[in-house]
Amino acid sequence: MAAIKDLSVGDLVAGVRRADRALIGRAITLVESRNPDHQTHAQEMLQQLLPHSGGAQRVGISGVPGVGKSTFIETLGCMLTNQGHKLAVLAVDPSSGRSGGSILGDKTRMERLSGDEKAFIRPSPSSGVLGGVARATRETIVILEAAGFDTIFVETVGTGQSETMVSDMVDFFLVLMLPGAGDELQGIKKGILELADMVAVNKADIFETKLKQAVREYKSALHIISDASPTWHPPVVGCSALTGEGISDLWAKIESHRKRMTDSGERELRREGQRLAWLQAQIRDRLMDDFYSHQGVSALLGDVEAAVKSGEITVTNGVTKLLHTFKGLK
Ligand SMILES: Nc1nc2c(ncn2[C@@H]2O[C@H](COP(=O)(O)OP(=O)(O)O)[C@@H](O)[C@H]2O)c(=O)[nH]1
Ligand SMILES: [Mg+2]
Repeated sequence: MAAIKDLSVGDLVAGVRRADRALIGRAITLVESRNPDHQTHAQEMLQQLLPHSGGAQRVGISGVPGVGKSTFIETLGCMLTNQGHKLAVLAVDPSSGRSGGSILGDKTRMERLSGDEKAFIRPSPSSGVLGGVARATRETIVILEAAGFDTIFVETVGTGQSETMVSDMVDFFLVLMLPGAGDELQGIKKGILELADMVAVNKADIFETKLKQAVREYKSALHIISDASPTWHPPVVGCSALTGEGISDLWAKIESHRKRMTDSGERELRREGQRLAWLQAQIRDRLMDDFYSHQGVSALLGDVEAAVKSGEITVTNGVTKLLHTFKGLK
């Protein structure tokens, strides 16, 4: 980490703006750092990059392990860079350390893309705290957009919580599913359908008949969920990440979503809503941190908890006591 601060904010900003890969990497490492000094530095840098951000199509890609996310990103990603797009791929995996990060292990499935100079792949930040991963990922998007990447994929694995978090930072949320998942429509999968702007049933090459049935089932499931947008009903498509079947049609749909949302003004509205929600979440997080790390509060907390637990004082009186201490009132 010592090397992080050898570079001035000006050097970093200039490096990112000329899309210097090494400096983009340094800039991302800086926003991922939890060191308060680094964070101050990072915020100065981000403030200067901010006017140059916002230009990319941000696409979240989710689905259970094994559904074919990495293969899909390789196939679609290479198609896009061949068309001249500049693509960045990020991962959100709160459970992963940097070295064990899924996306790194997956680089074997993204071999062509990893070596593609128009693509930039970054594994999930290793912070175990979901909020920290979210912050770093959003700030990394700012860096990458300022560096000129026009398409950003954010891959999410695992928990429903990280899926909600990613859907909150993208323009389009794609859910990959496997065929033959009739009963899987229950539970967790149903929640994720509510976030989906499109469902793609993958592995069409090996599940021909089951695939049609799955497409029908997901269509009817989406039918009873009310649409998040008045101008878009999430389509369900079949595809094969392995053979490439259906992939360019799928991308055409994402492009048409972008156009429709831009024309209707919903794209900017969605982004505004996301920024506001993020502000509110950060206020909550920071206040909680300040509160619990406050010396007077920590000295008093045990006593107040005990008194509330035993029913000796009301919860409201306990809270008032703690907040008075926090605010320095008597
Ligand atoms: N037959 C077939 N296999 C696929 C397809 N997409 C992915 N796979 C295979 O499914 C396995 C898991 O894929 P991977 O991309 O690692 O899934 P991830 O865990 O979601 O990233 C690998 O063996 C892939 O080769 C597909 O469209 N058709
Ligand atoms: Mg993968």
